[in-house]
Amino acid sequence: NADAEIKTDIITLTRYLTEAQHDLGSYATGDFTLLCHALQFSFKSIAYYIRRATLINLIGLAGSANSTGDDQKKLDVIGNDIFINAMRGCGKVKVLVSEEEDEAIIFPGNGKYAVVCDPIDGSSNLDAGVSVGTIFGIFKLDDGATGKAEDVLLPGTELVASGFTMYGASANLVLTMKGGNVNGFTLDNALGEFILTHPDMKMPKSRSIYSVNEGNSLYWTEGCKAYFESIKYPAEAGAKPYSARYIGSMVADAYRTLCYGGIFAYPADKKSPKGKLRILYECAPMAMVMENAGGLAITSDRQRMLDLVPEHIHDRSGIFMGSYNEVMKAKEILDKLDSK
Ligand code: P6P
Repeated sequence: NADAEIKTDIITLTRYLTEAQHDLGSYATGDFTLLCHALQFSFKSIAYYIRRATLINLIGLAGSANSTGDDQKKLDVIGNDIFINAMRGCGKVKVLVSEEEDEAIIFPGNGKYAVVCDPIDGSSNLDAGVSVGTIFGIFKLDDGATGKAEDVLLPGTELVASGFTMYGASANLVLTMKGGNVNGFTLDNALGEFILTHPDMKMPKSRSIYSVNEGNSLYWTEGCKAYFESIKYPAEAGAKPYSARYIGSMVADAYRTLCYGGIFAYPADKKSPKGKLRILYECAPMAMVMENAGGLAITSDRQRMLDLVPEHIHDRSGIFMGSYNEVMKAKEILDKLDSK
């Protein structure tokens, strides 16, 4: 209504980082803030291309092929290039691991941070208009680090920050710092600013929503089968079955789980013995968000996801994450029926 109060005290991501730098003391130095500004720029750029992807890819709008007729780059290549250039450009990153790059990228200079990312997670869903996103994690390198892939073979507990963007109806950024809470920002396209819209996001401890690809149930372990049976056919008298919600894009399933609660799982199974999702730039960053929002994240053999150390930069893991009580319920049944 006309006299609705116009908010004039807007917290942008830039302002949040400045204030967080003050609160987070030691590692949130100016370098960290400049690195986050470069991250922010890459999210804005990727959001722009995603919004136009259909037009560019499907009707060859100007820019989809240059004068020499080069093929229009697939969006995940564009996203990857934007991300790499933004991380190189800020001068604060020494090591960059991307889902799109077989090897770690080592930048010249004396950047103090390592970044792990999946520039466009879920890109196979793009043509169907399903939300995709960027998942990222930031490590502070040890003083003696010389800049090599091994510098990021660390447990997720070492992450100083992590989060993801979901490019949906609007571009939503979820950001959490080590030992901090979870904050959600929405990109205001008119201002070109991420605005704090979801301060201190907390998941309910319980919520009867489960999110898993049931098309894999043929390959599930006995424990996994028993757990999902127990929430679909509850034994307790009068108990209602859980609702199934599976989008097939991790950032979208994670964002819904963060907003509503419930459990998301991509279990290791007979088809994918190590699971499908990557530890460094899918499971660990998401696990840190879930834990800082009051939830849990465990591997298929029920280890804390954030304690898992990858042997190689593209290693995978099974994952169960979401509301505290929901993950504990799954753990209880898996512990009983599956081996460690
Ligand atoms: P499936 C998308 O390809 C992705 O990497 C994640 O975003 C998503 O959670 C998962 O794979 C979906 O895998 O086997 O269910 O299609």
